Amino acid sequence: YFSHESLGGIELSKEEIKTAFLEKLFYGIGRIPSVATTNDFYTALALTVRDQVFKRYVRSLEEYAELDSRGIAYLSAEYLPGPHLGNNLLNLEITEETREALAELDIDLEALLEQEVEPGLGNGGLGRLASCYLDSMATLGIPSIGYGIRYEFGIFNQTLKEGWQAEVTDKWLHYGNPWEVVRPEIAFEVRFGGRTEHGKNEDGTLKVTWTPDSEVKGTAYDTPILGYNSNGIVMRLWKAEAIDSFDFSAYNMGDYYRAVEKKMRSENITKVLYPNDENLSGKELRLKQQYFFVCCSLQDIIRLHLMQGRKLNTLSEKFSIQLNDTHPSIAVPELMRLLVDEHDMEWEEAWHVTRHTFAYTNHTLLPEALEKWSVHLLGRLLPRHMEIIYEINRRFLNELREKHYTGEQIARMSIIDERGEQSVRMAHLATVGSFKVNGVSRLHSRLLKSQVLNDFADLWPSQFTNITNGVAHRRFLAVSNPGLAELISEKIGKQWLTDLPQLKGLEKYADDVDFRERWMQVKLQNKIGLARHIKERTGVELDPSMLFDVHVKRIHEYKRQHLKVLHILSLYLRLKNGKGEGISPTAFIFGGKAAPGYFMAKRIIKLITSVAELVNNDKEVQDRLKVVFLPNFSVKQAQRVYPAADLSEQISMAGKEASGTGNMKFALNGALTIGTLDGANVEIREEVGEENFFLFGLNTEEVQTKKASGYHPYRIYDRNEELQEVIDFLISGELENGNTEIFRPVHDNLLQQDPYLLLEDYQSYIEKMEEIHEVWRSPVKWAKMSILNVARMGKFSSDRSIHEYAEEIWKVEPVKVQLSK
Ligand code: 26R
Repeated sequence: YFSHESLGGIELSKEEIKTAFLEKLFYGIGRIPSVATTNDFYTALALTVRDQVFKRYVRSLEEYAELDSRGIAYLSAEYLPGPHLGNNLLNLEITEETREALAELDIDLEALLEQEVEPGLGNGGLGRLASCYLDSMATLGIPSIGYGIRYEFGIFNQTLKEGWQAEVTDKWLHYGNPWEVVRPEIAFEVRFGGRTEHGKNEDGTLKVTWTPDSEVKGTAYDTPILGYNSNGIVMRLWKAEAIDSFDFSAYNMGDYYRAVEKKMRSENITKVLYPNDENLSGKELRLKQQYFFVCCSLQDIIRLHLMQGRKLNTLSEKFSIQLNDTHPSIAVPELMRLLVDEHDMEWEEAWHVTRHTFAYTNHTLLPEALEKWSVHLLGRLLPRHMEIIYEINRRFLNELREKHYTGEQIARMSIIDERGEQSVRMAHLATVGSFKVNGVSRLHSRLLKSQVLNDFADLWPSQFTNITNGVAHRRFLAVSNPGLAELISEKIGKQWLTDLPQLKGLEKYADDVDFRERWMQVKLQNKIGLARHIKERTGVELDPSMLFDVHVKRIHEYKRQHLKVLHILSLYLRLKNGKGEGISPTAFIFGGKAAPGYFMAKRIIKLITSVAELVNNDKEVQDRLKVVFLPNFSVKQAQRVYPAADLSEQISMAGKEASGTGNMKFALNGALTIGTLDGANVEIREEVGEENFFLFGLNTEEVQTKKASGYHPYRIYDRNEELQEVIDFLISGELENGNTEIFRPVHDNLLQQDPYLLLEDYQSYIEKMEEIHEVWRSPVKWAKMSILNVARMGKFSSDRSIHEYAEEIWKVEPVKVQLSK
């Protein structure tokens, strides 16, 4: 996807870096080395690197404007870029020069990398995927902008209090943010509330005016995102502010406090990221956030379009706008409003433009996570949009009637859900308003077409497609696992940095004794590093020779962290009962945040920490089992964890995990996977070979059949002695000093409903784990499987995903920019 010839140009010598760094320290932040803090040094280095990043970004912009190229706007309410410094150093290819330049000043690059506070502007998979995609769009040279929200407080920091999750606000901007620039001149007004008036133009055509009752201003904050040895693009995040002139009347009346209050209310919109993965319906501020960033982004896109001297009716020829889930789907009626009400376009023409501009990515099938906004709330906050949605729906349903759809089908497909309180189905709005809809793995796209959006897939089959997710392999392998990256490059060269399938070249070393030893040596070093980190953070000491069995991701019942706990308890009880022969010494490592209002998820965290307490302090199992919960899982933490994992836990109930991307990051770093046939696990297994993947559990079909025919978890419990012991243990009082009630909700849930079929999959999981422990005892076999996993992960680079988006959806050509100094 990428031409390998060097783009030439920027090569900074050690001396140049040193000089630039000292100048930034002095002139940029007014410090001399003798009094500078680590943060001063970090900031000076970040500013030094940012200069180089901007140089490339500006070159790319010039080129895009000159070529009048087609561009992509990626609309996402969430981004999780992770630390910028290390990635930018890699992309500029100046990591070693920088390390040496700093060393001459007695400064340790690692300490500065450690200093960076990452922007936690997302919840998990969806936000991280958006950032991987920006990385690949920059690297491939796709003219693009990532639009989003500049939350002042990102995802909460997770701490543990007596084993329970406690949330602490994330003040990521506290020490300043050297990577962004504010663009005060790129600002747009956003209106809310009020009412509409339907009048006539002079020529008799209909004219709708919207008189809002409040307005705010969105200002652009730009963070350049650099590709590897390539172009730069921008992540443009909007911050809400009060409109200056708005308060004058209040000042004049002397109502100073009312003016100040309004100002504060305006700024509230971008204060905080909603941490929930579910149940945000009714949260007015969340809808305001969505509309706010969509409104600013569309005005900006139109500004850019017109600036190039183009007509609005050619918008879809020059822009594709990708909707990252339904969070920005209010963009559909908003573009209609801009075109029809503000730019006097006819409805039909405006609809043609709209429907050829948007494409929609679905990231979840969970019914509780499909967005719905009550008509009442949406109508009050955005009265004109509600009218437009009704009109879009009226025309859409008429189309269905012409095609002789039944009343029942029409009700099912309607954008408005009339059952109970009227609400807007955002996925239907996004589907009707887009030219393409895609899922994020082959299985997920199939389920999307056959279940959640099946009526639409029947109506418009060619509108549906699949783009399997991918990950930024430069960040998650080259930057975060330098030891492995170096070993790989030594054998197959560096081309894999821009062409991941080149990893195939490693296959032939799987049988090379020396290579295998070095391979496992790198893993061991990474495990030693993680063990040190875990000791610092949690006090728990891990023996790096243990099997590192890792489950990190958001905590959710469908992801089944508690199935892992059942496994741990079964091992613990076996050891206590003197039946632990087959158990290889294992360190179980968990990490992940729970939505603050998610009762069961929080209880699962407590269960993990409680089991950890028991196991880690039991002399009898001391050197056999260890359990840790590493608090505050983030991109930064992730970059330490994946390279040190032996075993990757991908054990969601089949049909629930849309794709997963952690699964890819683990395998890319040489961890073997135990997983169900869910999400992208299916494709990973296909690529690495079934003999190199530990499969267990029901598949999606079997899950559905099981549920349809009446699932009775108690019967399974009743017939499985070991399972009984494990489940009973939860309420035995042996955890939590005799407290039998604390885990009763988990216990009861499993025995009575077990909606995610833990008991059903239990035996299959335990048996597969036994096999894994056996393979672990054969280091040669394990190392081979690990090497083959990495060698066959070529498909899962986000470069491949973005290449597919560009070809199949966006129809956009990469633009290679010649770099120059
Ligand atoms: C609207 C609100 C209720 C909400 C629901 C769900 C907000 C955020 C989410 C998170 C979802 C959409 C998410 O992160 N999905 C994940 O997307 C990843 C990237 O495609 C997938 O790998 C992962 O399987 C999926 O859960």
